[in-house]
Amino acid sequence: MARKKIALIGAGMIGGTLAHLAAKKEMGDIVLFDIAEGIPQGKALDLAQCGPIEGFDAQIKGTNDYADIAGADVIIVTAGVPRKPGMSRDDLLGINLSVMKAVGEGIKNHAPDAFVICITNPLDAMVWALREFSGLPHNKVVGMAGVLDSARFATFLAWEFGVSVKDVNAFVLGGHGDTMVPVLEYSTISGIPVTDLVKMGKSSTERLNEIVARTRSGGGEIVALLKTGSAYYAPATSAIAMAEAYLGDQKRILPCAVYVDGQYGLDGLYVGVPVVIGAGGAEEVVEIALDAEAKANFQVSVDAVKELLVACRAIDGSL
Ligand code: TXD
Repeated sequence: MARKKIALIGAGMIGGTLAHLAAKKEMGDIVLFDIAEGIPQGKALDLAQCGPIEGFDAQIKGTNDYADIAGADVIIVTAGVPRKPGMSRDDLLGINLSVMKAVGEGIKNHAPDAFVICITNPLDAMVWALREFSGLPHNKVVGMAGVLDSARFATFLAWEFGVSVKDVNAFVLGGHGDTMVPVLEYSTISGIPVTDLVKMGKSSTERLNEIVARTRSGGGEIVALLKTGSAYYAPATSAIAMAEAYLGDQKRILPCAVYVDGQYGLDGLYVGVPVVIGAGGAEEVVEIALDAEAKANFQVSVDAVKELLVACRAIDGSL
């Protein structure tokens, strides 16, 4: 059987890390695309030279030509610019929207059968725009945020309870940003809801609220420390888990930004909800019951995403 092909659009911090992980796991041959000349080629060469040491068989090609992504099975998109001092949120939205247009057209023309995972911020709006520009079926275009946000939540819970991260199953819903909704009721340690552990005196509601707040600002905490960029190891690992679920038809239930048409009473937008990822892409949205507080928080998050879509439409009339 021929090797799978993984195309990475954007060869920055996350793109490079994705290439390394995908090669190490021998997920397939890798194409690293960027508009910056030399960067994808240089990173590809550097990464290829890890092969003899790490013992992986994967071709890694750096390119500035969309033709090289032809036939890709999975495409992970990190292309874009970060927010710089003096740049408004709308300025950033405008720039990354035009990046999504170029990327969407590249995918449409060269790899329309791929499963596409978008990582570029503002995530829920960019994945929606990328789907619109690419014209791919909604089930083949998803956004990565919930896996990362849930991993951050799980990390903090494992620290709080002094248990292995392997036993923590934490759950975050909603858009990627300050309004995301970490759901305590569905967060468990070896199947025990963390709310029950509080009743057992293992932690307190105040501590859990602090953990929820820290999860919500988890990205910002890392940006403040790094100063020159945002997180990349865990974002890359998260997207790789989603790609593996698709390639291996694993039917994993992962929180991803997916297109909702009716589920959760929503229509026509992308937002973070649990979804089955398998060979069919985003196969089925799982509708969990939410209590009144989680429902209200989820609505705030959905409204924030909707506002971004209005802004996108105002910037690009074709949307
Ligand atoms: O949970 C999440 N979704 C996220 C999102 C978690 C962390 C970071 N998140 C976002 O991912 C972040 O806000 C950025 O929008 C993306 C990528 O982050 P990364 O740290 O990898 O950014 P870099 O290092 O700036 O890389 C971006 C690359 C860079 O090499 C540019 O030259 C390239 O994108 N770029 C393009 N490539 C292709 N095509 C176009 N048009 C283009 N424009 C810029």
